[in-house]
Amino acid sequence: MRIKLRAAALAAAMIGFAIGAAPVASAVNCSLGQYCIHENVDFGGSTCYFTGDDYNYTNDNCGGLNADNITSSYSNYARQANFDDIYGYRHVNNTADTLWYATRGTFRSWVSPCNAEPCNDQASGHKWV
Ligand SMILES: [Ca+2]
Ligand SMILES: [Ca+2]
Repeated sequence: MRIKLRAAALAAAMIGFAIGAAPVASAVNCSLGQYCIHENVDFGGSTCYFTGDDYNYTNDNCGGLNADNITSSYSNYARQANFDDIYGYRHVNNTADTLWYATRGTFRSWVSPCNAEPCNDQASGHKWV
């Protein structure tokens, strides 16, 4: 009986955690397994959804808006995996200038401060690491 009660308490705690954690993710326009860049602060405006590397945002369409140089907030909603962190880059096809390193579960409602200012409306690519 004691063991069953503990199991029930553990299950309740886990459910509580899941419910408690859900609003964070559901508050942003991004799905599990994706890295998302958002046009506006607080995950607003047009959003681009990525599951793989992309070194050139100039050929990506985010709800009618070109993805290049629009990022004001971002979400790394990756599943746990070997490559679930993100390097965000300032330039197209160029990994020399890293704007940010975003570990899995990073939801930044505003990109600044970053690795090197300015960071708003600068991102042009990213890589999973
Ligand atoms: Ca923007
Ligand atoms: Ca750029």
